[in-house]
Amino acid sequence: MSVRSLMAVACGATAALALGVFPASAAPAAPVASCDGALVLWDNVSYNGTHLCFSSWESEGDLGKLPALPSGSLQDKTSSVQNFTNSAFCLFVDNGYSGDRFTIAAHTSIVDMRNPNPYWNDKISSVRSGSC
Ligand SMILES: [Ca+2]
Repeated sequence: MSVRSLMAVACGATAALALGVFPASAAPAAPVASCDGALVLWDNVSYNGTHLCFSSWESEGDLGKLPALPSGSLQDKTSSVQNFTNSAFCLFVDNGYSGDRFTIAAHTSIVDMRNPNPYWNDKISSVRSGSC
């Protein structure tokens, strides 16, 4: 994060900050057994709670249509992400692969979508394989 972005947060700007300040990523921890080699979206931070798995070739334009037990869909709920695939994925704030977006590289993870910018938490609504 740049110093300029930090200053903008302190000044109280909100949505406009989202662009250019993306969630911090790192190498992923061990995969959930059923999500080996997949992209995993988690409802809670630290890879907990309801989750969905996507193979490297999969995309979903409306996360609200995909059931994720036990607590319904993951529309606007993702708080951590693991990418065990060999492909980058693009995560979008709106359905239909639109709105603000960022790329999660192959073999990286995001333990907390609130860090460093809370804007991205509980926002992801569509997912497409490949870089943004
Ligand atoms: Ca969440």
